Amino acid sequence: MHRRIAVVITVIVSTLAAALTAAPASAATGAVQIYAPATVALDEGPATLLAAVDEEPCCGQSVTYAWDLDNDGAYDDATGDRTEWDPTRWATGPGQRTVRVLAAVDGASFVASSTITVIRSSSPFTLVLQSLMSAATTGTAVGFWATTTNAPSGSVLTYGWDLDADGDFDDVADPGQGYVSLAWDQPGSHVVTVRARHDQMGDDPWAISSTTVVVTVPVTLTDPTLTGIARVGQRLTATGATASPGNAVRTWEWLRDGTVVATTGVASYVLTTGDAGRRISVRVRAALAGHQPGTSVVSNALAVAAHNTARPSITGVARVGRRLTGRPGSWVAPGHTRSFQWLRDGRVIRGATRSSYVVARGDRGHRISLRVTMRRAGFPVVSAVSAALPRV
Ligand SMILES: [Ca+2]
Ligand SMILES: [Ca+2]
Repeated sequence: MHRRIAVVITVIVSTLAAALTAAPASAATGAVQIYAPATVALDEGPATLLAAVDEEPCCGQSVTYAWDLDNDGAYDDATGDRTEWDPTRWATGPGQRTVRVLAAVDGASFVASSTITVIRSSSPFTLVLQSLMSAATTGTAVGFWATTTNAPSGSVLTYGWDLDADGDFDDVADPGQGYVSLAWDQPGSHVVTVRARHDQMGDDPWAISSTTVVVTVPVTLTDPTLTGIARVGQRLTATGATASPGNAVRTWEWLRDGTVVATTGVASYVLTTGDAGRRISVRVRAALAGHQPGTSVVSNALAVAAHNTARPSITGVARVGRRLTGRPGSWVAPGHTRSFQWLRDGRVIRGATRSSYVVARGDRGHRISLRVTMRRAGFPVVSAVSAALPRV
Protein backbone atom coordinates (compact mmCIF):
# COMPACT_ATOMS: atom_id res chain seq x y z
CA MET A 1 0.00 0.00 0.00
CA HIS A 2 2.70 2.43 1.00
CA ARG A 3 4.69 1.49 -2.01
CA ARG A 4 1.82 2.25 -4.38
CA ILE A 5 1.25 5.68 -2.91
CA ALA A 6 4.90 6.42 -3.15
CA VAL A 7 4.83 5.54 -6.84
CA VAL A 8 1.81 7.76 -7.40
CA ILE A 9 3.51 10.62 -5.69
CA THR A 10 6.67 10.19 -7.69
CA VAL A 11 4.61 10.41 -10.84
CA ILE A 12 2.87 13.49 -9.54
CA VAL A 13 6.11 15.23 -8.75
CA SER A 14 7.58 14.57 -12.14
CA THR A 15 4.35 15.71 -13.79
CA LEU A 16 4.28 18.86 -11.76
CA ALA A 17 7.82 19.67 -12.63
CA ALA A 18 6.86 19.72 -16.26
CA ALA A 19 3.65 21.72 -15.86
CA LEU A 20 3.39 25.45 -15.61
CA THR A 21 0.72 25.22 -12.97
CA ALA A 22 2.70 22.73 -10.99
CA ALA A 23 3.88 23.02 -7.45
CA PRO A 24 7.47 24.11 -6.83
CA ALA A 25 9.98 21.48 -7.80
CA SER A 26 11.15 21.45 -4.24
CA ALA A 27 7.80 20.12 -2.98
CA ALA A 28 8.49 17.21 -0.71
CA THR A 29 6.37 14.45 0.67
CA GLY A 30 5.90 13.31 4.17
CA ALA A 31 5.07 16.49 6.03
CA VAL A 32 1.41 16.76 4.98
CA GLN A 33 -1.37 14.21 5.24
CA ILE A 34 -4.81 13.88 3.68
CA TYR A 35 -7.58 12.43 5.77
CA ALA A 36 -10.26 11.14 3.39
CA PRO A 37 -12.75 8.29 3.37
CA ALA A 38 -11.54 5.26 1.47
CA THR A 39 -14.93 4.82 -0.17
CA VAL A 40 -17.48 7.40 -1.26
CA ALA A 41 -20.85 6.49 -2.68
CA LEU A 42 -22.28 8.54 -5.53
CA ASP A 43 -25.65 8.65 -3.80
CA GLU A 44 -24.26 9.88 -0.48
CA GLY A 45 -23.33 13.45 -1.37
CA PRO A 46 -19.99 15.18 -0.78
CA ALA A 47 -17.30 13.76 1.47
CA THR A 48 -15.10 15.94 3.63
CA LEU A 49 -11.36 15.94 2.98
CA LEU A 50 -8.98 17.22 5.61
CA ALA A 51 -5.35 18.12 5.25
CA ALA A 52 -2.82 18.74 7.99
CA VAL A 53 0.91 19.17 8.23
CA ASP A 54 2.74 16.87 10.59
CA GLU A 55 4.06 19.57 12.84
CA GLU A 56 2.69 22.88 13.98
CA PRO A 57 4.42 25.74 12.18
CA CYS A 58 6.42 27.89 14.47
CA CYS A 59 6.71 31.49 15.02
CA GLY A 60 3.32 32.65 13.80
CA GLN A 61 3.78 31.23 10.35
CA SER A 62 0.68 30.03 8.60
CA VAL A 63 0.18 27.07 6.30
CA THR A 64 -1.64 27.39 3.01
CA TYR A 65 -3.25 24.48 1.33
CA ALA A 66 -4.20 24.05 -2.33
CA TRP A 67 -6.15 21.07 -3.64
CA ASP A 68 -6.17 19.16 -6.87
CA LEU A 69 -9.53 17.44 -6.79
CA ASP A 70 -9.95 16.58 -10.50
CA ASN A 71 -6.66 14.77 -10.90
CA ASP A 72 -5.36 17.11 -13.59
CA GLY A 73 -2.13 17.85 -11.72
CA ALA A 74 -3.02 21.48 -11.04
CA TYR A 75 -3.72 22.57 -7.48
CA ASP A 76 -6.48 24.87 -8.58
CA ASP A 77 -9.68 23.36 -7.25
CA ALA A 78 -9.92 24.42 -3.60
CA THR A 79 -7.99 25.99 -0.76
CA GLY A 80 -8.01 25.63 2.97
CA ASP A 81 -7.29 22.73 5.25
CA ARG A 82 -10.68 21.22 4.59
CA THR A 83 -12.77 20.87 1.49
CA GLU A 84 -15.85 19.07 0.29
CA TRP A 85 -15.28 16.48 -2.37
CA ASP A 86 -18.46 15.84 -4.36
CA PRO A 87 -18.22 12.51 -6.19
CA THR A 88 -20.90 13.54 -8.68
CA ARG A 89 -18.76 16.53 -9.68
CA TRP A 90 -15.25 15.10 -9.48
CA ALA A 91 -15.85 11.48 -10.33
CA THR A 92 -19.26 11.15 -12.04
CA GLY A 93 -18.94 7.37 -12.09
CA PRO A 94 -17.61 4.56 -9.97
CA GLY A 95 -13.94 3.77 -9.88
CA GLN A 96 -10.79 4.98 -8.21
CA ARG A 97 -9.92 8.67 -8.03
CA THR A 98 -6.82 10.41 -6.75
CA VAL A 99 -6.93 13.68 -4.80
CA ARG A 100 -3.90 15.72 -3.86
CA VAL A 101 -3.07 18.58 -1.62
CA LEU A 102 -0.15 21.02 -1.70
CA ALA A 103 0.82 22.54 1.63
CA ALA A 104 3.14 25.57 1.72
CA VAL A 105 4.79 26.82 4.87
CA ASP A 106 7.80 28.99 5.43
CA GLY A 107 8.90 28.77 1.83
CA ALA A 108 8.75 25.00 1.76
CA SER A 109 6.01 22.98 0.12
CA PHE A 110 4.77 19.46 0.58
CA VAL A 111 2.37 17.29 -1.34
CA ALA A 112 0.24 14.32 -0.43
CA SER A 113 -2.26 12.24 -2.31
CA SER A 114 -5.06 9.91 -1.41
CA THR A 115 -7.01 7.40 -3.40
CA ILE A 116 -10.78 7.35 -3.05
CA THR A 117 -12.89 4.46 -4.32
CA VAL A 118 -16.15 5.74 -5.70
CA ILE A 119 -19.02 3.31 -5.59
CA ARG A 120 -22.44 3.62 -7.13
CA SER A 121 -24.58 3.22 -4.04
CA SER A 122 -24.24 3.34 -0.29
CA SER A 123 -26.61 0.33 -0.07
CA PRO A 124 -24.67 -2.74 0.91
CA PHE A 125 -23.86 -5.31 -1.71
CA THR A 126 -25.72 -8.46 -0.79
CA LEU A 127 -25.79 -12.01 -2.01
CA VAL A 128 -28.47 -14.66 -1.54
CA LEU A 129 -28.13 -18.23 -2.68
CA GLN A 130 -31.43 -19.76 -3.71
CA SER A 131 -32.24 -23.32 -4.63
CA LEU A 132 -35.24 -24.71 -6.40
CA MET A 133 -35.70 -27.39 -3.74
CA SER A 134 -34.72 -27.77 -0.13
CA ALA A 135 -35.38 -31.49 -0.29
CA ALA A 136 -34.49 -33.84 -3.08
CA THR A 137 -33.91 -37.46 -3.80
CA THR A 138 -30.61 -39.04 -4.69
CA GLY A 139 -29.77 -38.51 -8.31
CA THR A 140 -32.14 -35.57 -8.72
CA ALA A 141 -30.53 -32.41 -10.11
CA VAL A 142 -31.06 -29.30 -7.99
CA GLY A 143 -30.49 -25.84 -9.41
CA PHE A 144 -28.87 -23.05 -7.39
CA TRP A 145 -28.85 -19.34 -8.19
CA ALA A 146 -26.68 -16.66 -6.69
CA THR A 147 -28.72 -13.46 -6.54
CA THR A 148 -26.90 -10.21 -5.84
CA THR A 149 -28.28 -6.80 -5.04
CA ASN A 150 -26.73 -3.35 -5.14
CA ALA A 151 -23.88 -4.29 -7.41
CA PRO A 152 -22.97 -1.11 -9.30
CA SER A 153 -24.37 -1.19 -12.79
CA GLY A 154 -21.73 -2.17 -15.25
CA SER A 155 -19.59 -3.78 -12.60
CA VAL A 156 -18.12 -7.23 -13.15
CA LEU A 157 -19.28 -9.92 -10.75
CA THR A 158 -17.05 -12.76 -9.69
CA TYR A 159 -18.33 -15.91 -8.04
CA GLY A 160 -16.78 -18.81 -6.21
CA TRP A 161 -18.60 -22.03 -5.41
CA ASP A 162 -18.01 -24.55 -2.65
CA LEU A 163 -20.14 -27.50 -3.64
CA ASP A 164 -18.42 -30.17 -1.56
CA ALA A 165 -18.43 -28.20 1.71
CA ASP A 166 -14.68 -28.42 2.14
CA GLY A 167 -14.29 -24.66 2.60
CA ASP A 168 -12.59 -24.16 -0.76
CA PHE A 169 -14.41 -22.14 -3.39
CA ASP A 170 -12.81 -24.06 -6.17
CA ASP A 171 -15.59 -26.21 -7.56
CA VAL A 172 -16.73 -24.16 -10.55
CA ALA A 173 -14.07 -23.10 -13.02
CA ASP A 174 -15.86 -20.12 -14.58
CA PRO A 175 -15.71 -17.14 -12.19
CA GLY A 176 -18.63 -15.54 -14.00
CA GLN A 177 -20.99 -18.43 -13.34
CA GLY A 178 -23.78 -17.48 -10.94
CA TYR A 179 -25.76 -20.67 -11.44
CA VAL A 180 -25.03 -24.34 -10.82
CA SER A 181 -27.00 -27.56 -11.01
CA LEU A 182 -25.94 -30.69 -9.22
CA ALA A 183 -27.20 -34.00 -7.91
CA TRP A 184 -26.02 -36.12 -5.01
CA ASP A 185 -25.54 -39.85 -4.86
CA GLN A 186 -25.54 -39.98 -1.08
CA PRO A 187 -28.44 -39.12 1.24
CA GLY A 188 -27.95 -36.55 3.98
CA SER A 189 -27.82 -32.77 4.45
CA HIS A 190 -25.68 -31.12 1.81
CA VAL A 191 -24.51 -27.53 2.14
CA VAL A 192 -23.79 -25.41 -0.91
CA THR A 193 -22.01 -22.09 -0.47
CA VAL A 194 -21.38 -19.33 -2.96
CA ARG A 195 -19.35 -16.18 -2.57
CA ALA A 196 -19.47 -13.12 -4.76
CA ARG A 197 -17.85 -9.75 -5.19
CA HIS A 198 -17.84 -7.03 -7.77
CA ASP A 199 -14.86 -5.20 -9.14
CA GLN A 200 -15.48 -2.01 -7.16
CA MET A 201 -15.56 -3.51 -3.70
CA GLY A 202 -12.00 -2.49 -2.85
CA ASP A 203 -10.85 -4.44 0.16
CA ASP A 204 -14.36 -5.43 1.26
CA PRO A 205 -14.69 -9.13 2.05
CA TRP A 206 -16.60 -11.43 -0.25
CA ALA A 207 -20.33 -11.64 0.24
CA ILE A 208 -21.20 -15.22 1.18
CA SER A 209 -24.44 -17.19 1.20
CA SER A 210 -25.21 -20.84 1.87
CA THR A 211 -28.17 -23.13 1.57
CA THR A 212 -28.82 -26.70 2.63
CA VAL A 213 -30.52 -29.45 0.67
CA VAL A 214 -31.70 -32.57 2.45
CA VAL A 215 -31.19 -35.49 0.13
CA THR A 216 -33.04 -38.73 0.74
CA VAL A 217 -33.31 -42.04 -0.99
CA PRO A 218 -36.65 -42.18 -2.78
CA VAL A 219 -39.15 -44.92 -2.14
CA THR A 220 -39.93 -46.72 -5.36
CA LEU A 221 -42.79 -49.00 -6.35
CA THR A 222 -43.17 -51.43 -9.18
CA ASP A 223 -46.38 -51.34 -11.20
CA PRO A 224 -49.37 -53.14 -9.70
CA THR A 225 -51.64 -55.54 -11.54
CA LEU A 226 -55.29 -55.89 -10.61
CA THR A 227 -56.93 -59.28 -11.01
CA GLY A 228 -60.16 -61.00 -9.98
CA ILE A 229 -63.69 -61.51 -11.18
CA ALA A 230 -65.05 -58.04 -11.80
CA ARG A 231 -68.48 -58.55 -10.39
CA VAL A 232 -70.29 -57.12 -7.37
CA GLY A 233 -69.43 -59.10 -4.24
CA GLN A 234 -66.19 -60.49 -5.65
CA ARG A 235 -62.76 -59.68 -4.25
CA LEU A 236 -60.17 -58.00 -6.47
CA THR A 237 -56.50 -58.42 -5.62
CA ALA A 238 -53.54 -56.21 -6.54
CA THR A 239 -50.21 -57.89 -7.10
CA GLY A 240 -46.87 -56.23 -7.76
CA ALA A 241 -46.42 -52.75 -6.27
CA THR A 242 -43.22 -53.99 -4.68
CA ALA A 243 -41.68 -51.23 -2.58
CA SER A 244 -38.03 -50.38 -2.16
CA PRO A 245 -36.88 -50.13 0.57
CA GLY A 246 -38.95 -53.17 1.42
CA ASN A 247 -40.11 -51.82 4.79
CA ALA A 248 -41.91 -48.86 3.23
CA VAL A 249 -45.54 -48.65 4.29
CA ARG A 250 -47.94 -49.06 1.39
CA THR A 251 -51.52 -47.90 1.02
CA TRP A 252 -53.97 -48.87 -1.69
CA GLU A 253 -56.44 -46.33 -3.00
CA TRP A 254 -59.30 -47.92 -4.89
CA LEU A 255 -60.43 -45.86 -7.81
CA ARG A 256 -63.90 -45.96 -9.36
CA ASP A 257 -63.67 -44.28 -12.75
CA GLY A 258 -60.60 -42.51 -11.37
CA THR A 259 -62.13 -41.32 -8.09
CA VAL A 260 -61.00 -42.76 -4.77
CA VAL A 261 -63.82 -44.72 -3.13
CA ALA A 262 -61.82 -46.64 -0.52
CA THR A 263 -58.36 -46.65 1.00
CA THR A 264 -57.01 -49.85 2.45
CA GLY A 265 -53.88 -51.14 4.09
CA VAL A 266 -54.17 -54.40 2.20
CA ALA A 267 -53.99 -55.23 -1.48
CA SER A 268 -57.56 -56.43 -1.93
CA TYR A 269 -61.03 -54.95 -2.22
CA VAL A 270 -64.54 -56.41 -2.36
CA LEU A 271 -66.63 -54.87 -5.13
CA THR A 272 -69.79 -53.09 -3.99
CA THR A 273 -73.04 -52.41 -5.81
CA GLY A 274 -71.81 -48.88 -6.55
CA ASP A 275 -68.91 -50.31 -8.52
CA ALA A 276 -71.22 -52.07 -11.02
CA GLY A 277 -70.83 -50.76 -14.54
CA ARG A 278 -67.74 -48.79 -13.61
CA ARG A 279 -64.01 -49.21 -14.12
CA ILE A 280 -62.06 -50.07 -11.01
CA SER A 281 -58.32 -49.61 -10.60
CA VAL A 282 -55.98 -49.24 -7.64
CA ARG A 283 -53.36 -46.61 -6.92
CA VAL A 284 -50.57 -47.64 -4.58
CA ARG A 285 -48.49 -45.25 -2.50
CA ALA A 286 -45.49 -45.97 -0.32
CA ALA A 287 -43.86 -43.95 2.44
CA LEU A 288 -40.98 -44.48 4.81
CA ALA A 289 -39.70 -42.12 7.49
CA GLY A 290 -36.55 -40.35 6.36
CA HIS A 291 -37.21 -41.09 2.74
CA GLN A 292 -38.73 -39.05 -0.01
CA PRO A 293 -42.18 -40.44 -0.87
CA GLY A 294 -42.07 -42.24 -4.15
CA THR A 295 -44.29 -41.62 -7.11
CA SER A 296 -47.59 -43.45 -6.82
CA VAL A 297 -48.33 -46.24 -9.27
CA VAL A 298 -51.70 -47.14 -10.78
CA SER A 299 -52.87 -50.57 -11.89
CA ASN A 300 -54.81 -51.64 -14.91
CA ALA A 301 -58.57 -50.99 -14.76
CA LEU A 302 -61.16 -53.74 -14.64
CA ALA A 303 -64.64 -53.17 -16.04
CA VAL A 304 -67.12 -54.34 -13.43
CA ALA A 305 -70.19 -56.10 -14.71
CA ALA A 306 -73.56 -54.37 -14.50
CA HIS A 307 -75.57 -55.59 -11.53
CA ASN A 308 -79.18 -56.72 -11.45
CA THR A 309 -80.87 -55.99 -8.14
CA ALA A 310 -84.43 -57.02 -9.07
CA ARG A 311 -85.27 -59.62 -11.75
CA PRO A 312 -87.25 -58.70 -14.88
CA SER A 313 -90.95 -59.42 -14.64
CA ILE A 314 -93.97 -59.90 -16.93
CA THR A 315 -97.52 -58.60 -16.55
CA GLY A 316 -100.42 -60.05 -18.49
CA VAL A 317 -102.16 -63.40 -18.94
CA ALA A 318 -100.43 -66.24 -20.80
CA ARG A 319 -103.21 -66.96 -23.30
CA VAL A 320 -103.06 -66.94 -27.08
CA GLY A 321 -103.73 -63.46 -28.48
CA ARG A 322 -103.11 -61.63 -25.24
CA ARG A 323 -100.40 -59.03 -24.93
CA LEU A 324 -97.70 -59.50 -22.33
CA THR A 325 -95.76 -56.50 -21.02
CA GLY A 326 -92.18 -56.85 -19.84
CA ARG A 327 -90.55 -54.94 -17.04
CA PRO A 328 -86.73 -54.84 -16.98
CA GLY A 329 -86.32 -55.09 -13.23
CA SER A 330 -83.74 -52.96 -11.42
CA TRP A 331 -80.16 -52.54 -12.55
CA VAL A 332 -76.99 -50.73 -11.68
CA ALA A 333 -75.72 -50.34 -15.21
CA PRO A 334 -74.47 -46.83 -15.99
CA GLY A 335 -73.88 -46.16 -19.64
CA HIS A 336 -75.34 -49.50 -20.68
CA THR A 337 -77.88 -50.26 -23.38
CA ARG A 338 -80.83 -52.46 -22.48
CA SER A 339 -82.46 -55.04 -24.75
CA PHE A 340 -85.39 -57.50 -24.42
CA GLN A 341 -85.70 -61.02 -25.67
CA TRP A 342 -88.83 -63.12 -25.16
CA LEU A 343 -88.27 -66.81 -24.55
CA ARG A 344 -90.37 -69.89 -25.11
CA ASP A 345 -89.36 -72.61 -22.67
CA GLY A 346 -86.12 -70.77 -22.25
CA ARG A 347 -85.37 -70.60 -26.00
CA VAL A 348 -85.32 -67.49 -28.11
CA ILE A 349 -88.52 -66.50 -29.89
CA ARG A 350 -87.20 -65.06 -33.15
CA GLY A 351 -88.07 -61.37 -33.63
CA ALA A 352 -89.60 -61.02 -30.14
CA THR A 353 -87.32 -58.25 -28.93
CA ARG A 354 -89.73 -55.51 -27.91
CA SER A 355 -90.89 -54.70 -24.42
CA SER A 356 -94.23 -56.37 -25.08
CA TYR A 357 -95.21 -59.60 -26.73
CA VAL A 358 -98.52 -61.00 -28.11
CA VAL A 359 -98.87 -64.67 -27.26
CA ALA A 360 -98.98 -66.73 -30.46
CA ARG A 361 -100.67 -70.04 -31.33
CA GLY A 362 -97.30 -71.70 -31.39
CA ASP A 363 -96.83 -70.80 -27.73
CA ARG A 364 -99.67 -73.06 -26.68
CA GLY A 365 -98.44 -75.59 -24.19
CA HIS A 366 -95.20 -73.68 -23.53
CA ARG A 367 -93.96 -71.36 -20.83
CA ILE A 368 -93.03 -67.77 -21.72
CA SER A 369 -90.30 -65.77 -20.00
CA LEU A 370 -88.38 -62.56 -20.66
CA ARG A 371 -84.63 -62.06 -20.81
CA VAL A 372 -83.20 -58.53 -20.30
CA THR A 373 -79.61 -57.91 -21.39
CA MET A 374 -77.28 -54.99 -20.58
CA ARG A 375 -74.42 -54.09 -22.91
CA ARG A 376 -71.68 -51.54 -22.96
CA ALA A 377 -68.50 -51.64 -25.01
CA GLY A 378 -65.60 -52.94 -22.97
CA PHE A 379 -67.87 -54.36 -20.26
CA PRO A 380 -69.19 -57.87 -19.71
CA VAL A 381 -72.60 -58.60 -21.20
CA VAL A 382 -75.05 -59.25 -18.36
CA SER A 383 -78.49 -60.80 -18.63
CA ALA A 384 -81.30 -61.56 -16.22
CA VAL A 385 -84.36 -63.68 -16.91
CA SER A 386 -87.81 -63.27 -15.45
CA ALA A 387 -89.74 -66.06 -13.81
CA ALA A 388 -91.57 -68.13 -16.45
CA LEU A 389 -95.31 -67.64 -16.79
CA PRO A 390 -97.66 -70.59 -16.33
CA ARG A 391 -98.08 -72.80 -19.40
CA VAL A 392 -100.08 -71.07 -22.19
CA1 LIG B 1 -6.98 20.47 -10.59
CA1 LIG C 1 -14.90 -26.99 -2.39
